[in-house]
Amino acid sequence: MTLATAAATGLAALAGAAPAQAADAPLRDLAEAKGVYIGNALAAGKLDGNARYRQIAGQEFNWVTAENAMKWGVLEPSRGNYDWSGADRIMEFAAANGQQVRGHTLVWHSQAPGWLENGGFPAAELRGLMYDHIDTTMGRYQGRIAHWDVVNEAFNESGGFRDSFWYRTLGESYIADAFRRARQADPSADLYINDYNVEGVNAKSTAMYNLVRDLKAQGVPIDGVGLQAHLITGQVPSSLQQNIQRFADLGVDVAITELDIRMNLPADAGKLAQQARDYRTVVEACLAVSRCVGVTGWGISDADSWVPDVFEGQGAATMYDSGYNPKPAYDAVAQALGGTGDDDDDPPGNGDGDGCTADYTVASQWNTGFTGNVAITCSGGSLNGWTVSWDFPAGQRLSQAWNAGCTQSGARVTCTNAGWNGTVPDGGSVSFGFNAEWSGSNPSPDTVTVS
Ligand code: 9MR
Repeated sequence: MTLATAAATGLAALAGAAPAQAADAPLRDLAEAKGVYIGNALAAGKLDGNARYRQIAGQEFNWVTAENAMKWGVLEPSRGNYDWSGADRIMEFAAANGQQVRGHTLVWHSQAPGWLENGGFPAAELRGLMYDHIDTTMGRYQGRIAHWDVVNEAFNESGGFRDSFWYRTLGESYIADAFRRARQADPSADLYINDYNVEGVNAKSTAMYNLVRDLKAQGVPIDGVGLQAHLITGQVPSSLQQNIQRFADLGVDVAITELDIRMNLPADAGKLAQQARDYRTVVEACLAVSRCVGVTGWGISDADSWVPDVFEGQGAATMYDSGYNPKPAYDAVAQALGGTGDDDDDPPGNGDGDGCTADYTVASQWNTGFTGNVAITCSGGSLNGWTVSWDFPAGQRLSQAWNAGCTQSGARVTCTNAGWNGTVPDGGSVSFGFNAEWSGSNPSPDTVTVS
């Protein structure tokens, strides 16, 4: 009788690699080692209600942006009445987790309070209101917000200035005035202009480029350009790196400030793989330009993303699925940042097979046949539905299986769970058995994968 055991963890074997590599450090540690930051947008309300959200936000990211809590309409819904609760909560969380903050955003046409946007203020008064808002908001957090988006979304798609209430009342001078005021209000903050659809070289990004060049020439204090990067799977602009580089060459920093990469729902393995490549492309483009300082995602998980609310039938745009499990995009970002992309350090319960092994044994053997047993054991991981596969090394032929559905194609045997044993909790195990025929010899497979 031959008794043999073969085991391998899921990801390493799936990739055709040798034994599983050590689990990666959190993204924030990988990013720091590469000299960039990795951030995400936080919703103040979710920090207290969702432990997994809070855990990911704190462990994986070293910068945070308030997704909404620092917008004018949230801070000052009625004139003179500020509500700092959400913004303060974000600041407190960042401090508790050793994170830097991107302030978002001071002067924007959207999410402005109605009293401001529709107040019909003459130019001098509107400019004064803008100055007061900059002074009050930057002043409150002086020295504690590393980057501020001073002006947000100032351009239209064809490269003209956006026809906003700011532009209509004040003309383009509101931009330079906002930056000058912001420098006074908090000299320690880096001051950014931020926009979307400016990731590749196009009419809009060129308009932004020309403005930044002119502002620099006039001595207006501007330190950085934010490329929001609300992108579409399979459509990362090919000129992304070139565009980052041309801004950097103006003498400003560049940041990817709101990265998400949406797809048509439902997601499937092919789309998620493409999305992973796209995330990787974006991070690599940033790493390739020394003045690109970091990448911020827009929403922790697909459940937190703004995308499905705005783009019907689209979503799945972030690095975590709506159950807060890391997606292939997460692994791709880890790899781009120098990690292995092996997320063995995922918390228990995420069901992706990391931390689970399959042990193959020959339980009994007779002249032409044998009974095999495969035990799946999870420790530091879990499974919600599983597939175990191996190659018979010496022409063995499967004849029957129990507690799993097994098929053989060539040497390859693939077994999936039965209806009752798909779930393997952290610390748990399940097993299934099979009969097979052999002749000559009956060696056990070198590698048995579980995923
Ligand atoms: O993600 C934000 C969403 O929750 C808000 O409803 C929306 C309101 O305009 O703003 C979203 O964030 C935007 C960001 O502030 C600026 N760039 C575009 C982002 C997505 O719309």
